Amino acid sequence: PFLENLVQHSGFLSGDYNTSFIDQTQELFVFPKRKDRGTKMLTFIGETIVNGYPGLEKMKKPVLDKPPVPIIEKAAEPLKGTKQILDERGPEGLADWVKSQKQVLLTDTTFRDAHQSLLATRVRTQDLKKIAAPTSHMLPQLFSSEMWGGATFDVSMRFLHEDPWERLLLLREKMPNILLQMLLRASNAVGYKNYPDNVIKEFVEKSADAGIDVFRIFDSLNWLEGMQLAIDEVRNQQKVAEASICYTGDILDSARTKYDLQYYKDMAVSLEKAGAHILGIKDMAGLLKPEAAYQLVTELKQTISIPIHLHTHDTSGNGIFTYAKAIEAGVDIVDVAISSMAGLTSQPSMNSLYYAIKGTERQPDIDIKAVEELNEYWDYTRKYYQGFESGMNAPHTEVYEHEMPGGQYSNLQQQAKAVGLGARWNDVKKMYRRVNDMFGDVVKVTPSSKVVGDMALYMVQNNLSEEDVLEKGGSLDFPDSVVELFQGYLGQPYQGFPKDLQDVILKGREAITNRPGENMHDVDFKSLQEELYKEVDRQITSHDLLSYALYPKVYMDFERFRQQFGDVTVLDTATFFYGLRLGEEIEVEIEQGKTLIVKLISISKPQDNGTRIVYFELNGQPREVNIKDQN
Ligand code: 3PY
Ligand code: ZN
Repeated sequence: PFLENLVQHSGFLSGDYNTSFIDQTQELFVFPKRKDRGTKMLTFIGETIVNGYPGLEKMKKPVLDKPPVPIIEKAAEPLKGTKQILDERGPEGLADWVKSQKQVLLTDTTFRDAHQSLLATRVRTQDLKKIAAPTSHMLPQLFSSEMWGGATFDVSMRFLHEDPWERLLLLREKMPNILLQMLLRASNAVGYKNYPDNVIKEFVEKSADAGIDVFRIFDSLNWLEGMQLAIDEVRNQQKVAEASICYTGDILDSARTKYDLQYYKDMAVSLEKAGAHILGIKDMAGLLKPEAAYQLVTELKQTISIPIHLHTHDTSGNGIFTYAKAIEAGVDIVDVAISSMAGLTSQPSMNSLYYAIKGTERQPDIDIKAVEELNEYWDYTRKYYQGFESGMNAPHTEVYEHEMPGGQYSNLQQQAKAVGLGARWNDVKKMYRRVNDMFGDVVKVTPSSKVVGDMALYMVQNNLSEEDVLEKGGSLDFPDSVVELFQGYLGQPYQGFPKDLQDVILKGREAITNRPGENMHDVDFKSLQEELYKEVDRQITSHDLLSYALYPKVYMDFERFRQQFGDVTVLDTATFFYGLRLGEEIEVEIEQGKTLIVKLISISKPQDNGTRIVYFELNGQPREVNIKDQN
């Protein structure tokens, strides 16, 4: 390695050295650590072959066609888009531009909510990366691409063994013309609990630096006090604060008066006052019916002056109709997904909406042929994730009953399976509604929706009814998340908690009514950095530090995984989920210009110690790894 360093050193190459060059040139003695990336990778593939991918039913690797990537002229710049408008005119200028548009503008959620809602958030960066530049070139008229936040942050580390920040940086580079949008759970950031104020501020700042332009901010109980800090910090960063109302209930149902039209109007006025550049209506479960959308948007347009951005889920099958009515009422922007990633628990289809309003004055200015080409890529790509499909294959009007957010449906279903309630999924859904009523009809969106889900699983598992909970509650150990909700740690629900249930759940524990962040100490990032440095023994970036502050255990597991198996993001998706077939050979580019050729030769029977030997060829040389058979 010394000679290698010497002959590659610029000083040596340029001839600019004398006899003390070697003594004075420290870097010649810095040798790269020997990384046996090949063995690490073979171990990961061997694990997948022997034990399968966690959460996926073990099956033979499917034979799938390669997704067709539309050809673009790589050297050519994509057309300028909304990103340039924001950069040139600032968030207020952007909002004015939005209001001046006749057409309805579109946000494409394919990279975030669509797969969070259809495929348990499992789409890998590699598959986003391939289509990012074509999307930027072929759909430059998008208002934004929602591609980060929500559940993608923890799922990428936890299940995909990817760094979420790398995804953001990479997509930013590939999509320089379109606003990048994220979903921010206000004081819960991209997590499931309240974080100290300085963590929220730091997270917003670093996300903005890394490329996020539009922050859709919501509070899981529609509690404004929980949102102000995030709104202020986004404004500080000169980015777009899209503060959102979460829509629940049914404004047209006279029997459900808790969340009526006036409730939403009041909240919209408060959010505009709080500094929102755009008002988001976040219909996370797809409960906003067409006529309700018409009335809501019409009234809000008369009440506030900032643009309105509507988000829904197509679970009931009524999504396009809802959008058509909202568009008629003057909504400025709507969320859609590329058709093959749309519908059901995902957003309504971009393609369908285009045709539905083609020829009207609000027709979106997009190239539908280009959208169809992008659609083909996603059609093929989705098949690689078939093991994560929820099994829902038709409109599901039951959502009006259970009110479960689209992004939660497939995740809660996985959770139910994991605790052995897969066969009782229908009971879980019914219980979800009963828990909502028991909790006093709460807004259900992450993390409050997770609490309702946890309680539903708990009650089904223990065969408990509402009466049982109230009567025997004193001797029941409720899930932590339920206790914390009733302690006020997620904020305050509209009209408060039902007192009798709160008493039963808290069993004398204290409940707070102020903003949880006010009771928390700021995180000392410096000592956190030292703590993390001791664990990982390498330079810590501000991104590492934030991931660790938000998710200490998930981050450390991710870190250890990388030490053990290396960077698995370079593997193609089929191999990542299913390993290799006997005799199959793949090429893996581990860094630019460096490719490994991996071939599976055979797998031994389990040995006495419970391991199997997996025989490979790596670049033509025989290699083997021992894998413990967990089955
Ligand atoms: C999330 O917070 O992840 C959501 O998608 C809520 O709808
Ligand atoms: Zn959503």
